Parts: sequence; structure tokens; C-alpha cells
Amino acid sequence: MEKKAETTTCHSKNGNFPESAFRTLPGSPDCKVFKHPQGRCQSLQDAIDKASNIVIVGHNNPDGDAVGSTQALYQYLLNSGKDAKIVYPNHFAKNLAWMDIHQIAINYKEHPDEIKTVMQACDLLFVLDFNRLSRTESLAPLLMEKDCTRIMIDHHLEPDWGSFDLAFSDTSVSSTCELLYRIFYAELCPDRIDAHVGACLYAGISTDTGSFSYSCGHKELFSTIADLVSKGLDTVKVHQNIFDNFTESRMRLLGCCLGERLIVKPEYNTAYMYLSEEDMQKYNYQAGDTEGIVNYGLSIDGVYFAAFFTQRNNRIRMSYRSQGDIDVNIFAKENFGGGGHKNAAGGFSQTSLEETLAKFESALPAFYEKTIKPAVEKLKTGSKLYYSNPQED
Ligand SMILES: [Mn+2]
Repeated sequence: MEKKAETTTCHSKNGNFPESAFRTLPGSPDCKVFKHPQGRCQSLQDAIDKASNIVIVGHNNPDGDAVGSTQALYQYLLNSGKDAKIVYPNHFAKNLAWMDIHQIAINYKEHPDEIKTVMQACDLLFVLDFNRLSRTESLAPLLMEKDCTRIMIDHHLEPDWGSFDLAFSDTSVSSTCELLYRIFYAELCPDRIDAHVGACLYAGISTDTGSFSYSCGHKELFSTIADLVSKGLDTVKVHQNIFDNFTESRMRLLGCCLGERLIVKPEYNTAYMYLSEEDMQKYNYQAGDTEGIVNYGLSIDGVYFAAFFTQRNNRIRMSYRSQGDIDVNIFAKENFGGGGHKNAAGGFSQTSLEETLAKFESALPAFYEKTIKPAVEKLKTGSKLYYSNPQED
């Protein structure tokens, strides 16, 4: 995902920060909280109190967790008597629009001048569900050159600590939304979480866990949801809003993927799908239509590594999903300069679709021997028990 080194004008470059720059979040030992030694805020509450023009940013192609976390934080700030703006690099999918009840979100692709004005006034920037400014692509230069307080809240690997005054990073949680909930409790005022904040948080949690099929084995997550339900969250409504609200074009693209663009490589426990620029045009692609399609590969028996390639604007976007110890973050990084999480990562390729797929296939045998094969053996010989010992939990 990150192709070039980042430089910033107003923050020191990422380096080795002293241990004293880090602490943990109360109640969340896996959450690292970083306070820049030369940073300009004392605490999260202090930064919010002092800010006059808050901007909340989500990553490129904002997904359920990006939209959910930015909208939840926005509603929280409103409930605290603060205003803010929400900015995305480009448009989010139609089935996430219900979260934007105040119609506050603007995207850089369609409103660059408005966002330049918003950024000029900004004195506190929130970066949610990504940890490097480059993840906002076209918007990144504007964020990098802006001299203001920057706060990151995210769950992806390898944050660019040096770009932020304050950063909350927990790679063990399901989603940025789950982390944001913990931060509300540990650092802010949880009584300002209302039904809409709850719905947005739940949207991020349910999409980032594939409707509770991965990254969701910890009991704290269910206590979180129980608490949100007690604050008015309607889980059935949120699920319907997200998953029963897809465009017709998405269903036709999915049909094309499964029927004509699925390649299964049983000898490598791998399956991949792709959509060419022509496929996207033929089925009238709209923003968000391909979100989550990569997961269908993993639903095939014997497949533990799934990839999905989409070609748009002469660029290939790739998504990887895996099970167990198959580290697709490393695969994406080593082969395509991408990254993400151990079991979910992405990347980009500037070459043709044919060349990208050929490169992917040529990288498979080595990745199989080194990573897939031992991981699959471990998964197959591992316990099939679907319960864990409560004493050990
Ligand atoms: Mn996320």
C-alpha cells in the first residue's frame, strides 16, 4: 500500500522513539499509546478541548470500519458540544450512506477546493482506520503539509508513529471501531455514546470481522456489543442497512467473479479472482461494489489463501485473505509493496492485469513451501474443538 517514503514538514521523521513515549491504554494492555516527545497535545481530552476546527479523515475507498469510526467519533464530538468535518479521499459505498445522517462527509475527489479550505482552518486532525498519511492517496500531500495536531486511532500493523502527536494502535482488536469504543471509556466520556454512535461502531465491527467470522474470538468484543445494545443499538437494523442494501451492479459483478473469473489452485490451497477494467464497465461498477468479494475464495473447502484483483484507472488493486499462520501482510509487502494485517492485506500494481496475475502465480510456489504448507498442516492437525477452556481464557 505504501510505495514511497513519507516526509513531513511539521513532524519529525519516524525514528526510534524512547520507551517513555509509549504507554498502554487503561484496560487494554495490547493497545500502544504513543505521545510524540515534541508533540503538541497532553492528552486526547486536552486536544479536543483546545481545538476549534476538527477534521476527521478516513482512508481511500472508505470501508465500513473507516466510515463507522469517523461517523461515530463525529457524533461523539457533537454530543460533547464540538463540531467537526469528515473528509474522505473518495466516495464510500452506497450501503454505508445511512451512517452519514448529518450529511457532513465530503470527499476530495469531488470537492477538492472545499477540502482545501477546510484543511486551512484545521487545528486538530483525526486519522482513523489507517496509520500512514499516504493511505489517503490524492489527499495525502494536503495532510502532510498541514501544520496542526494529528491524532491517529488504528488497528493496522506498523504505524508511522513519527507523523502523529498522539497515536493509539492496537492490532489485536477486531476493528478501529472497537478500539474507539475502548478509548471512549478509557480516555473520554462514555456517557456520550448514544444509539447512533453505537450503530456506527457496530457497522465497523461487523464489516471488519466479515459478519463475525474472523478477528472476533475475544469476549471483550461481545461485552462491547452488549453495552452498545443497552445504549439503543439495533443490531438487526444495522445488519439490514449494510448487507441487504447492495447495488444490482455488485451482485452482477459478483456473479461474473464466481462464474467466469475464479481460478482455484488446489495444489497451493489457493484461489483467486480478478475483474478487468472491461468487466467493471460492463457491469456498471460503483464505489464499494467489490468490497468483501475476496472472502468468497476462502469459503471453498481446502482453500486457505484467497486473492482478488481489480483493475481500474490503469491500476490493479489487490486484496488478500488467509487463515491461520499464512501471513498475507508479508506476502503483500514482499511481492507488491503492500501490507495490512496477518490475515487480511492489500496492495497495488501499476503493471497490466496479465503481468500482475503472472507475478502472483510465480510467487505462489515459494510462498506455498515456506508459509502455506506448514500453516495448513498446523490447521489440519490442530484442535477441531469449537470451545476453549474458560479457565485458560
Ligand atoms: Mn479497519
